[in-house]
Amino acid sequence: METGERSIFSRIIAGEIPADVVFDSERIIAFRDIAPKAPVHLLVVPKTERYRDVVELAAGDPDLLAELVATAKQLADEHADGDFRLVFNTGAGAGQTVFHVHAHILGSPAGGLEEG
Ligand code: D5M
Repeated sequence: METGERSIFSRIIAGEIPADVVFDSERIIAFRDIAPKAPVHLLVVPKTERYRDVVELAAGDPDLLAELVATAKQLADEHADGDFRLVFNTGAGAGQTVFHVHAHILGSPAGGLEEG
């Protein structure tokens, strides 16, 4: 992020605005997407503001990217049937609207039941 520019996700991480948080660790937070595109739609977000997108994250901190992917799998096992799409919109032309790197987990709940 640019200095002084804070994303909506930074404000969620800081506890300034509410979110439906499903995972919270030292370096990563995950919460439900406000406009779900699948029965299970979670966002997995590194807490650092340093990286705008996955390309920057992969170059700057590959260990954190690997941690994010492992967290996504854990969450897919907990909230979905273990299979999932992991989507990183990268650039405005691809639909990225929040320039604080994040992964979308898109999946179906175990047993095909709608989540409450
Ligand atoms: O995805 C950005 C995503 O962030 C988009 O699916 C909506 C979601 N979003 C935006 N504001 C919120 C809040 N406040 N809570 C939860 N989810 C939110 P992108 O890949 O940048 O298009």
